[in-house]
Amino acid sequence: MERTLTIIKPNAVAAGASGRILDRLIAEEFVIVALKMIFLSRNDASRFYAVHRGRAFFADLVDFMTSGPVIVAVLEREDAVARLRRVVGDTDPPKAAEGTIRRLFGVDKTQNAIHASDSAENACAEWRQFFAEEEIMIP
Ligand code: 3AN
Repeated sequence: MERTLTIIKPNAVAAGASGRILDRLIAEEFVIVALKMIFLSRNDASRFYAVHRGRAFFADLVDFMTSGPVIVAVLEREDAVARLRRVVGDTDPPKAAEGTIRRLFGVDKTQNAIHASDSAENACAEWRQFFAEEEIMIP
């Protein structure tokens, strides 16, 4: 079984879409093994998106990710990383496939509703930023 990390981003939380997004993830057979609502500090957001430091959109991304609460969760299922990326859709919501979470709830490339880790290795590094070992359910 594989695990991945998701973040329901501030625009989706503010829009009241968190419940619908979590329902969708459960319907897609992800098991939620850790979950919490938090405010990211500028430090948290900069660290989380460190690979994008220096890109033109970095400052806007940090502003956005710290603009309101987010919901972070560790999800488990077979092939979790690839399956979540498929359910989430393209970075740019209008380009995301019909029915994907970003197509349904995203606004633009910054306010794109949800994060999905891009590899099992990165997922692990990402959830360690937000969860202590004892906060993650052991099956
Ligand atoms: P994804 O989340 O689809 O894997 P990444 O990892 O390339 O995309 O980018 C991480 C985050 O940075 C995206 N979710 C998005 O919020 C933001 N981002 C990426 N590219 C752009 C861009 N060209 N303009 C604005 N924001 C961007």
